[in-house]
Amino acid sequence: MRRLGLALLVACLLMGTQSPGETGAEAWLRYAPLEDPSLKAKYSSLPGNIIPLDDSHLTHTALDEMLRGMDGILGRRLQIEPLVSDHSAFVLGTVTEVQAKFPRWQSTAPIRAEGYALAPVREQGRTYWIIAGADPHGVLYGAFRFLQEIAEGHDLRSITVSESPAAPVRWVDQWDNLNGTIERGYAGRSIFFDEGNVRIDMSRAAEYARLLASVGINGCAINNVNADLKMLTPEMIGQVARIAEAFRPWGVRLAMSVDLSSPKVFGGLNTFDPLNPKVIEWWKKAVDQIYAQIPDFAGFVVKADSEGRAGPSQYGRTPVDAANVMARALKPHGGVLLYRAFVYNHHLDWNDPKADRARAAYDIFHTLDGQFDDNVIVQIKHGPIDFQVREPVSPLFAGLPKTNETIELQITQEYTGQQRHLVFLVPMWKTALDFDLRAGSRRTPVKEIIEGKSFNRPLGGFAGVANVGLDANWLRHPMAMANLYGFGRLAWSPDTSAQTIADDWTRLTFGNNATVVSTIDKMLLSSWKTYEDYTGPLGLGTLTDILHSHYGPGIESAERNGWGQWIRADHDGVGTDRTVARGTGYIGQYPPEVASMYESLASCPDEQLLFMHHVPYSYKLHSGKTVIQHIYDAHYDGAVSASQFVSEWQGLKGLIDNERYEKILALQQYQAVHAIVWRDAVNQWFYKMSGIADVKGRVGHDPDRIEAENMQLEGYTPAGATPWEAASGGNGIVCKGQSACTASTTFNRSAGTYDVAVQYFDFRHGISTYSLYLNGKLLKEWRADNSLPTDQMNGDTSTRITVPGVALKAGDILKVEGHPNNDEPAPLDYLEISPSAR
Ligand code: GCW
Repeated sequence: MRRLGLALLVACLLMGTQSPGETGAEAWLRYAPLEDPSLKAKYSSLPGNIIPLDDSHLTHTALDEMLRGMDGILGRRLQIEPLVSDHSAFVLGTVTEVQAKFPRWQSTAPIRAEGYALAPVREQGRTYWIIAGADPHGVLYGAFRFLQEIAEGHDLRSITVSESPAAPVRWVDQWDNLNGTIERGYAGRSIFFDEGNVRIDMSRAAEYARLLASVGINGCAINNVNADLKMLTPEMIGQVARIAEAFRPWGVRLAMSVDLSSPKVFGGLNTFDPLNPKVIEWWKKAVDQIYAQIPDFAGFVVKADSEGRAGPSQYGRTPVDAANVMARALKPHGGVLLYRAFVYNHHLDWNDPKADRARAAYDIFHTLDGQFDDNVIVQIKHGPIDFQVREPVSPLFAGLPKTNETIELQITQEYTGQQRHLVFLVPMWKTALDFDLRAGSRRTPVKEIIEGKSFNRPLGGFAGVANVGLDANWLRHPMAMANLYGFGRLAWSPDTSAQTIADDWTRLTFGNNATVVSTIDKMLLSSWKTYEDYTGPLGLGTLTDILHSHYGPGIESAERNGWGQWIRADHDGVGTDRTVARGTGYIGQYPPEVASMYESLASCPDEQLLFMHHVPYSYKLHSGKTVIQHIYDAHYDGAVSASQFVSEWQGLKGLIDNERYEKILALQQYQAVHAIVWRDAVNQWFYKMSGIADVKGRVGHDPDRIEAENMQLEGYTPAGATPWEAASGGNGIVCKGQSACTASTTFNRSAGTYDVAVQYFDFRHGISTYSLYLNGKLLKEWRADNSLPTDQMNGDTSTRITVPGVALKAGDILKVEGHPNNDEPAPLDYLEISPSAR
């Protein structure tokens, strides 16, 4: 017994201070105890009492949060006092209430709706810590802010803050379906719906609202923009009211996506023509019914005439006709209507050099400017295509000066690695928000347009497609939560720097250890560039399989179809000519200063070059490299940086809890491997297309590689990957109709220590098992049990396992044995045997 105790003690000491595990469910609201005694000491003079000055729900929530946070971070149980008395205390209330008690106090700057002020007020030797909101929302946001300051160990002596949100609309959208699945969701099933109904258990919905409120988000559209027609049935509205109840204590208003054909498809009318009086009446009634059950209902989101959704065009009507009818139904109740500008024809003619999906939103909407009602907001994706790894900003932002606008950003990483790859999107969003469109030849950055500042609009803001799911940690990759957090921070204040956001998130999520903070900050801030490098640089777009998974490489999937995500690559050159002079004319949709910057090859930035122009592969970039060499180099560099994330992360062992450490390590190891898959697929493809060799001799030359199809095969047969570039040399091998197959090779290089990597394909379904033998002795066994998106040998499923430090000499035999399972034929691509670094 004693021995066991001692062993445990030693084990604990070896493990340092690391705690055993956190699931990530608490996200950035962990309220972990401050460990550093000097930080803790800073707060010893904070009061032990708290006075809520009003009785609103939101101030109650703020009070509870203060109790919870102060207890968690400082181990201090605050006492609630009903009245201002002669103790120092925290004071929670609206500005008016606070001023009534402390007439000498004034916020340093005026605060607008939902804003707050924090300040210590000294009176007769006592300190009152004021947390004052412009309204109860502001009180809650102020309490969260105060707790954030303490959790990060900031000095409070000089803290005098007054903050107001940049814009009134700060929403997340969820693309949840009533059956419980989530379109483009990567972290489990819906927290709201299950099997056609609203879930009984609303605890995750309430926790989600708390996370959202903590970063100032005040609305959530709960269902897919490809909306289920059942959404507006009285039965469903009754159920949805329970979600609104779970949100309410956090000041998050519920919104819904609706389908324009509802009046006809289930409303019993023979039309959904928005201008038909019966349809107008139908919307009015539907909206009144919603408000009867959800009095703080925020409004509707509409996707129409897009990707097969019904829309006003069916009756020769415009988006204005449809939007205004619904907006007028919402108006008396204070609701708003967000009409998405993501309207385009997905049956474009690839052979028409003038056809251009990027033009669609501007072409359709800008002529309608000035006709939308004042509670309509046009919701514009930040780029003109669809959330690619890099896009220019949509010219439509400058094209609607008399219309309210929200920017739609995508938190869920549909085209950016689906929360298996670390991609911190805040720097990308900031690039869009800070972009100065020069409308009217004056300063009009996108952020100021959507805030309503540039054109003096009353409404506007931010919508982020979040798609959290039931997984304990909300988004699958623990680091992806930095995007949800960052979205909220930018929606509150788009001027906040990416560095500040990364830093705050890291401290709140992983603690204040300096090594942890600097390592994670650096990773976050370099991750977008890394992902862009190994996927689609120079404005090519992500280069993924755009027809299905939107995940792994699938370069040609973009070409020769109606979807219009073309890269227009041929043997001579690559890129879409969007110039006014020769191309689709898209560039002419920008205000003149920006248009002339993009139109001229001399001034078009390299990172957007192939979005704007078609050039030969030998074209020289501003950097001095040719386009083709840039493509090759970026892919090698990107794969190297992805592998560095692994070693950098390993430096944090023991400094954060094991559970999150291991989870992130596994994801980063996977990402490093998938970056190689991306690198090789894109480089092989462009090499074949251009016929131009890599000046550094890497592409197509992998001396350490032994292609599976060239090994000695028993049972295995060669098979091509689809697309071909997803496999090394285009082919792999599969084990079909057998219970086990083998592939062997004789090592014929000099004796030494090597890392042996086995590249294989791991389908969504089926768990094949593999064994690697050296001279008949088992080196490694593994199961292909990842749930990657597809069931084919392609860029989604290619992955690898590495056995490091294997002593090999000439004549040794390496053999892989594969056991297929459930239509997964234990597929293999190659072995790579490289000298061990250590
Ligand atoms: O990015 C595309 C997605 C669709 C999505 C659509 C949209 C909800 O691939 O899944 O549909 O955009 O934004 O409407």
